[in-house]
Amino acid sequence: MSTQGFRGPLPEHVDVLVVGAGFAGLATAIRLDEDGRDFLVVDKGDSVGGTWRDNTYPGAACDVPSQLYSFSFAPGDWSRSFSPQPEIKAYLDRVAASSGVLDRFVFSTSLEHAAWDETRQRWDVRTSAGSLTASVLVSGAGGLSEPKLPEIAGIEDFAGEIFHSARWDHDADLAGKRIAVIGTGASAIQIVPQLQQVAARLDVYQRTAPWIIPRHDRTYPGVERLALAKVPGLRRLYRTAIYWGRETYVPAFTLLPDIAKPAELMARANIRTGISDPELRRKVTPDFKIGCKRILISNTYYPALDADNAELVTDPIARITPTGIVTADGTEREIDVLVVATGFHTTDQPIAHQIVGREGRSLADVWAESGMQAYRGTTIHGFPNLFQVVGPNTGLGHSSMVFVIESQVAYIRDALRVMAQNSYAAVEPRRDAQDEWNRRLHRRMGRTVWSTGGCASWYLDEHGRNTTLWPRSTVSLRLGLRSFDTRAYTVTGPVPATT
Ligand code: N01
Repeated sequence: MSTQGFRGPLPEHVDVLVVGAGFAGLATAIRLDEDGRDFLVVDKGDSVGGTWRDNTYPGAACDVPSQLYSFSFAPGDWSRSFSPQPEIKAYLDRVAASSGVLDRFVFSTSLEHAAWDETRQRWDVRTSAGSLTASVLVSGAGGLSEPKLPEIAGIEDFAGEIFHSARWDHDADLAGKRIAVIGTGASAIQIVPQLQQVAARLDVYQRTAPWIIPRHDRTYPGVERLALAKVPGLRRLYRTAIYWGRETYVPAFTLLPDIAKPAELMARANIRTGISDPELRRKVTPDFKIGCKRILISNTYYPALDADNAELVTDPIARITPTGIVTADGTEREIDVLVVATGFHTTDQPIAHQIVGREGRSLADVWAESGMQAYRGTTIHGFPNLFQVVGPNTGLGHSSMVFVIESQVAYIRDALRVMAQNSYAAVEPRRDAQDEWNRRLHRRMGRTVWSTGGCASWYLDEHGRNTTLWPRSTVSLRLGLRSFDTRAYTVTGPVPATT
């Protein structure tokens, strides 16, 4: 069982270069290996895991049930119904090692630049470990990988400890300190209960109150865990039941937001259970339709806010000083540690600047005009032989991204099979096919709670367009990706040997 990454100099050429070693890159690698393909994976980190390697903040855990948030081909032996981050990271390490693909992973290596060479029909790639060419480029870099820092006056002058939730400073001494957290998203609501227990004082800066429903988490008793491991088909039954249970949420997001009323009632009851102070209850009650932003799950966030050493600050932040945070009403709250849990560059991903297509334009330039878009969330006009796993409009508000990833990897696998069978040097989605696919997607998007729910969220780009989420069932997503549809593509034959 190999546990180390790729050793030695990069080859001059590889058939498929994969960027990113998270769930997406790992699934791609395992399937390419099964098909006997020549491939390498580069990742800036020193191990597999992606977001589950980088997000090590206290309390980090998944909000999708463990049985579903794992590969269909590699069931995990989970200790509880919602896995904590260390368990997911260990699972990914184990899957990578046991699948025998680790020696194709080039760790601590960043993609710096990739440009399509139209003459030779291949990608010219520069990485921090050297240059190579690749026939096909697969990006599994993900939208939740690049931390987004808040643009607040004076933040660079703060003299205490400051770090982003996804770059947790484990050397920082937090016990007995005055700590502030900016943000109340999925990361913050997991961090806050942990910090509240150790801080002398905890200030939580809320710009928008999220909807939070109870977290129905439990440890699997030993006998259940044993049964899951030993009884044939039991794990699959759990997984299938959870999958279809989650699919029943789809209409609440995508058709008639009012049928989400039971979820809202549950969230309101969660506030009443967790918070005794009426004024605090008012402050944490959202003013938009449930589902418009990601629905969060927690049993501990509200009680933490209600504790004597915690304060929820809803006055807007005016500026940060070397010693604290000043709000619009002029109050300065002094702090020792500042945690920014302010999300990620999701609709303006840095990797888009590094990939340059057939017409000499970067993905970032193209998307600056059109918004992030792709064909079936996976391939992009103007960028031959580029596949994006977790591409535009493939995110989910209700289910597991691992399901999406496996669906896209199946499509890529089939594309490579079709290319090899027909000796195609390049495939590129036709402009009209991509436009039509996006026109239909956005027509549907207009009827979803993400468009009509009255909130701003990271799902939307700077023009208010939802370029991140999938507005239908995951069944329809999978069906659309079940085989490579050559008719939607321009294909190029083999490159003559003389070039
Ligand atoms: O980031 P977010 P996240 N001043 O963007 C606030 C996944 N995830 O890291 O709502 C003040 O959701 C911002 O306020 P507002 C999951 O998909 C999963 O928490 O924009 N505040 C918001 O409250 C999730 O959705 C898990 O008004 C500012 C917060 O910062 C995604 O990652 C765990 C601000 C950012 O929230 C991102 O979650 C963690 C400013 N200038 C993450 N700028 C699980 O599976 C931003 N904010 C459990």
